[in-house]
Amino acid sequence: MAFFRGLTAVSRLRSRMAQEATTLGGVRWLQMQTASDLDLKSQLQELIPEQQDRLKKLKSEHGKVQLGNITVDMVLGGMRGMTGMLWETSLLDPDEGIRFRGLSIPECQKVLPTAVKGGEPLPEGLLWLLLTGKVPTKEQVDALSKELLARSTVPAHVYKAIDALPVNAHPMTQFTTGVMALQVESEFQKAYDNGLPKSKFWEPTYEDCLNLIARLPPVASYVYRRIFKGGKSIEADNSLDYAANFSHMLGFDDPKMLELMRLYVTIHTDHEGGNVSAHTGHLVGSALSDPYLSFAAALNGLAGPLHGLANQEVLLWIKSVIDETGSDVTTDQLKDYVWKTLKSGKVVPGFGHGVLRKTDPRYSCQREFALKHLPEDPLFQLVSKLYEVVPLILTELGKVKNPWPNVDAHSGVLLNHFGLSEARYYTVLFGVSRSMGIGSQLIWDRALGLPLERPKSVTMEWLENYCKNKAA
Ligand code: NMX
Ligand code: MLT
Repeated sequence: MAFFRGLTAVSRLRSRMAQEATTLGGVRWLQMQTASDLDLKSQLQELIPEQQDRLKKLKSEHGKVQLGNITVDMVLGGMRGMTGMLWETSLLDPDEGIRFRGLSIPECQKVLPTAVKGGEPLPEGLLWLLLTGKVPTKEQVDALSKELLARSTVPAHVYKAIDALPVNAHPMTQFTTGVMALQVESEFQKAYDNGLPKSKFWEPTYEDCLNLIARLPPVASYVYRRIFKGGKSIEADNSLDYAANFSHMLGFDDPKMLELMRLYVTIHTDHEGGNVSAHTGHLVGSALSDPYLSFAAALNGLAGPLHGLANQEVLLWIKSVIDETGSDVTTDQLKDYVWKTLKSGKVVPGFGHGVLRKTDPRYSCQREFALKHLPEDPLFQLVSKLYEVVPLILTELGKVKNPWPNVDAHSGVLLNHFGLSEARYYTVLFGVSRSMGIGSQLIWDRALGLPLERPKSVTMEWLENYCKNKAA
């Protein structure tokens, strides 16, 4: 780390961000940085006071402005449509999908640095963007790759903690156990115990988040190799970027799989703040629980079948279709199978969303990847057929607000194509990526001094009385 801290002073002197706000596709767009600003933490040091002032102004000038009316339906309906938290790193539009700091996925694919000419974005670039709101240069991304690598050593007790679990424990249980074991090294917890003032909370949070993000690929690949490959681990390759190295440690070195992993990690990072994992991470973090504790809590939410576990469910469901009908499944057979799933009281995994009302752009970019790299893959063709069949049926069902596919409908068949066929593992990959979004926002939560999250709850009796009094 000394190397990067040394760079801070130099880059501070040399750096002057290009302050121009430009527009791209009608969106107010971002600042680019000069190649000399290689240290991410020094960028944040410069940005934080500006953003603190901005928040203060927002509060003092507009604190009493109403954002909408809360209805009884919203209280009873999982707070859907209720604006209730600040989340700086990304924003979700129901029709258009996610924008990371104002940039859509296709825009990110255009402007973020890549490992391969014309290839997929490097997730380190997205991490930089999430944290700073600025598109990094390739040099900055390379420096961040090196920084993450330098932080990636996992203490031996973490592997022992995982080894204490039965090998058939769910991969998410093993992964989260690893994250909890990493918590022993929390710099935030130590600094807090030593009386660090609130104005400096973001600094050890930054250290924890970067360490956590850096250490997740070795922990996650250890879990994979332990469960599915007889415990034979693979050493990191220090010449590779974050996602490629992760793929390598899992045991997959096909250059197309490395590209897939770069795309996969990039698109799963963040989906604004209200989704179960992000919201949980933010909520737990608001108690000043350190980033490891917050992220482990988030992972436990991600492990639910209506959230991140849906990627496992999709591949298992697709394989169950083939088991029942054979690989040459006809459209009618597919329709029957979807109806059978629905009539048995189950959801069709990979379809629907709490906010989105159109096809998830994360689905669309994975489809683009498949069309480019594996158009003949039979499971990809089945996924394409499902796109024609499922939305019509879900619409016919009458109650589903969004019949279109989400991110999880597509990811499994891509991984499966390159040999990562163990569906039970898929949510761990989602978790590794999500650390970048949740971690980035946690740093900003501490930098902006956001308070303990504590919404008001009420009983049914309270609601009944309230409505009676209103009607009177
Ligand atoms: N299959 C069957 N029924 C569905 C589906 C689906 N794919 N999606 C929604 N419904 C039902 C839902 O269960 C509810 O039924 P009921 O009133 O009987 O409880 C009704 O339609 C209305 O739900 P919505 O308001 O459309 O959706 P909601 O916001 O409550 O839930 C999901 C969103 C994502 C939980 C829901 O669409 C779902 O269960 N999808 C399948 C699981 C999935 O793919 N999850 C992954 C989401 C993305 N991620 O990675 O987290
Ligand atoms: C996510 O990526 O978190 C999911 O799409 C769920 C959500 O946004 O609610």
